[in-house]
Formats: sequence, C-alpha cells, structure tokens
Amino acid sequence: MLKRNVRSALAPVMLGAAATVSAAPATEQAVRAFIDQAGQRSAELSVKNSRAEWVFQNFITHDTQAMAVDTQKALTILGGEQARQARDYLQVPGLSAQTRRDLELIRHDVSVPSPADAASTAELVEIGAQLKSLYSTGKYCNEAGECSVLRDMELRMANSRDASELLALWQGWREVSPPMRKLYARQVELANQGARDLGYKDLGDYWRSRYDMSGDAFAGDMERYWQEVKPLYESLQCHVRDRLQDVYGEEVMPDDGTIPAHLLGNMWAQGWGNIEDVVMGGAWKAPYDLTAILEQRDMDALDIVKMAEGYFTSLGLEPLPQTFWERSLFTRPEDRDVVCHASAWNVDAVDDLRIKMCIQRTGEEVRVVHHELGHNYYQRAYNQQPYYYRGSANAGFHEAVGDAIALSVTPSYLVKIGLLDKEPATTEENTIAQLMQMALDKVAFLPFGYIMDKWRWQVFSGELSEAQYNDAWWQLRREYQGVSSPVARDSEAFDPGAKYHIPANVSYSRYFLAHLLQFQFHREMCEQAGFKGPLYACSAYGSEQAGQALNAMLSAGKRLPWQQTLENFTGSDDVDVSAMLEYFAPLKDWLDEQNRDRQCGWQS
Ligand code: X8Z
Ligand code: ZN
Repeated sequence: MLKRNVRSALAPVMLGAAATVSAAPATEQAVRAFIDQAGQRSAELSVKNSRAEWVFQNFITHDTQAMAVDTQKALTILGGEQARQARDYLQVPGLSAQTRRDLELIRHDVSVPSPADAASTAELVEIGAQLKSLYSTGKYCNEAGECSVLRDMELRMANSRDASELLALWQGWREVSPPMRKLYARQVELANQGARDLGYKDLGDYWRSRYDMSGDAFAGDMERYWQEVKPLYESLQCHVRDRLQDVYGEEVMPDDGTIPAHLLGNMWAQGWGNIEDVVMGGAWKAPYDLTAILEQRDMDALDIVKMAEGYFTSLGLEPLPQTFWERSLFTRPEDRDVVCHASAWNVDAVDDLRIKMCIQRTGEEVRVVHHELGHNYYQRAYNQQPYYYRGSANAGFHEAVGDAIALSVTPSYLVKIGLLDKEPATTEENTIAQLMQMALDKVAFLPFGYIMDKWRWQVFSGELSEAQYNDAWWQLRREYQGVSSPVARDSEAFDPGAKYHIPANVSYSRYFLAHLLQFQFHREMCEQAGFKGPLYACSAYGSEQAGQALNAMLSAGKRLPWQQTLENFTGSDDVDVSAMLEYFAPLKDWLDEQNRDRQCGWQS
C-alpha cells in the first residue's frame, strides 16, 4: 500500500470543507510545488498500473486481476488525495489563472473517484475489475451447448439476414449482463460519494465538468449539437426502416415507426454499415467492397496495421517504434481470455506505444485500426508535456483523430496505395453509395453516442432506481434512436451492461463529440492539403502541410482549454456540425427524395 501524505509534506494551509487552519497562507509557489510533485508521483504510479493492466487485459486470470486491482487501488488512492487537495487549494485567493487551471486538471484526473477510506476504495476498484472480467469473458451458449464469444457473434450479426438467428444472437449476448446489475449499482453509489467529496453533485456532474465549462453548460451544448444533426439522422432512420420492412416484412417491424434493434447488423445497433446491401436494396452496388479487397489480396491483421501506419507517415509523422510491432496484440488468441475491445496504449508514457485488438479482416476494422493508431500518434505527440497536460484537448479529440484520418480512406486513396486498380466513375450512384456506407456508420451512431451518457447521467443523479435501469434505457433508445427492443425484456435484464463502456465505466460523450469533430478535422486537413472539390471526395494522404497542422494540435495536448486548441487548428472555437452536414449534403437530398411519400418519424 502506498504511504504518502501530500498535505503534510506540501500544504501548510488548508482551506475549504476539509480544511485545517494554520498560520501562514499557501503561496502560489507552494501550490506550484504541489502541482509538480503530484504530477511526478502520478506519472510513476500510472506506468506501474499500465503494465499490470496490460498483463491483466491480455491474460485474464484470478491472479492477473488481483495484481491489476492492487496497482489500480494505489492509483485511485493517490489520485483521490491529490484531487481533494487541489479542490482545497482552489479556495486560496489570488492564485494565477494558470495555476487554477492546473489545479482543476488535477481535480478532474480520477476517472472513477473513490471515497477517501481504504475499504471503499478497495471495494470500488474490485468491482471495476470484476465488471470488466464479466464482460470480457462473457460467452453465450445455445441450447445445443455450443458456446460463442462476442467477436464471433458480432461477425454473424454483420452477415446474417435471418431474423430469427439475429434475434437469438441479440438475446444471447444480453445474457452476460444481468449478473452485473447489482455490482454496477454499488459502483455508482461509491463513485458518487467520491465525486461529492471532490465538490460535485454526483459522478455525472464530475464527468460533465471536464470540458472547460460548467457541467450544466456542457449538457446544454450536447443537446444543441444533437438538435443540429437530428434532421440528418431522421432522414436516414426513415429510409433504413423502409428498406428493412421490405426485406423482413411487416410482421417483424413494429408499427410505431421504430426499428427493432437486432436487424441493424450490429450488436448494439450503434453503427449500421454492415447492412448497406439491404439499405441500397441491391439496386445500387457500392463501387468497391473493402472487405472483399482485403480477402482478395490476402491481407492479414499486420498488413492492415501497416497500411494505417503508412497513412500517418505520409503526413510526415514518424513511423511507429519497433517495440509497437513486438508488444501489440493484433489477433484474438485462442488459448486464453483477453479484453478484445480495441484500445491503444502508451505504457511508459514516452513511446512504448501498443494497440490491443482482435482484428478481423473487414472494411469496418480498417477504420478501427486507423482509430487506434490515431490514439497512439496523439499519445506520442504530447509526451513532452508536463504530466497534467498529457492528454487530448478534451476526450472527444482523442477519439476523433484516427477517425478523421480514416475519412481519407477514399477510392482515390485506395488507388494510390495500390488496393484499387482504378477509381470508380464519379456518378451519382457511386457518390450516394459511398456516402451511404459512411452515413450508416457515422450518422447512425449519433443518437447512440448521446444516450449512453444521458442514461448514466440519470443513473448517477439518482433519478433512476436500479429497478428502473432497463426500462429507462429502452425509453432513451426509442426516443432518440427510433430503435426498439425486439422482444419484451424481463425484470432481470440489464441491457446497458451488454455494451463495453458501461461495465468498463468509460464515459461516452467523447464519441458523440468525436463523430462531429472528425469532420471538422478532416475539413481542415483537406484545406491544408489544398484539396478542391467536395469534402467527401477528399483524401489528405501525402500532405505534409496537413500533417504539420495536425501534429501542432496533437502535441499541444491539453495545455490550453480545448476551445482554444480547436481554434488554433481550425479557426473555430466550438464544435461545428456544418462540416459533417456539408460532407453528407448530397446524401441528405437523396434521402429526402426517397422519403417524400413515406410516413417518417416514430412514437417515443
Ligand atoms: O470504443 C471505441 C474504440 C476504442 S476507444 C474502439 N469506440 C466506440 C465503441 O466501439 O463503442 C469507437 C467508436 C465508438
Ligand atoms: Zn478510441
């Protein structure tokens, strides 16, 4: 167990709720010394924790879990002490604006804050590890006793067009989560107390307060962004619903305008790219099929990662270090349980970059690999910053970089790197098919990206009791996504727990923001690359100027408020949905034309 006492070593004066009053006031200098030391201690412990966590997630056993829990406990205790100390120092009058901001960063640096006592911390961290294990070792066994892991079920869901098989998969995976519900509710209780000790209303308020504005202002902005993109989503939902009805028949479709969640080609109905064939009705074929290309060329997981790295190096960024290739996990091992949900790491916080993924040979995974490398390039770019500035401008930026790069995976890019022989003709059909493929991933995702945290905000604030968790979840799914449960859910169900980020306790607003920001980043890189033409056709591949502009933003880390960092890169200090709307404009017109005589919308 870690033994240290930041307060007695560094803080002669305590103010605020837990204050002990002493003679001399804390000075700017003393507070700066605290900030420096806090950063050093956290940096050391984070590296130890990353190593233990890496081993646990690559080799899930009773013992590796216990080892990861130990380092996580130490980190949670340290982070909690420092965050509460920062809360107190924020009451010191006369501190510089810079010092106040640094203290806020320390106050926000714990992902799941714990109450101060050791027993609560131990319980909270153990619950966290248990939830992660339950999810990652979860298997569904059918009546014949054949068991499947999530990856295989996802693949079947992507490809099957048999409604009863889809329903079995959908229901089957949701059997992993009921045992999580009690643990989850207890985790909420403990983390809420931890957040209150730091001066917040609850964990949701704490998460919302990390965006260089008040938590309430952030919630208001999220709603505003959603309202701005909602018409685009509604057009897509209406068209997709109509096509699905054609394929599966009226008996499978509810008559309230919603889409049953098992028909969208994805376990969580969060991205619908796998059913493009259904949506395009076979009439218009996508101009190319990346999954088929990967198969024809016999590209394996490593080839896909090399292809993604090649994009980054074409922008003038450094290749990945040799250790990346030695230490990463690229494919799912057959002989042990691992956390397959893709992630990117910088284990020593310098350049020990790695990804951990169970890569499948699909076009969808090509985008995920770019996404992960975006994290790695970001991590390396800000590694020179002091500890508390090592991170993205806000969490959405980290998620947006690789996705923005993947927007440049256009036909012209595929020709350049030799995966396509020639560019498809620029016909309306090809344009719409290309945009539809992208919209089924990016536009379909938006309401899902929003409600994951909207649901948690309600849970954390106490608005929902444990008994209301599941119904409230489906109410949000219905209201925002126009997606409904294909069958009535029983009282034991805990469907939010069947999505990784709920048991892993990773906030999700970041992905909603990223889905908007990535189009802004893409537009900026295209401008830097001197591209002239419609945004959807642009690839910034090979543009060192775009690379320099991007790298300037990445290496700034979170030194400045995110609005400033965004303005330095794009000229705008707010999330600007116009880039996404511009990108999809031809598709929006096309959808509205298709929907002209249809009854759109749904009852929520
Ligand atoms: O979790 C991820 C990444 C890792 S940060 C693969 N994503 C979200 C998800 O899978 O639910 C990327 C998009 C949304
Ligand atoms: Zn990510």
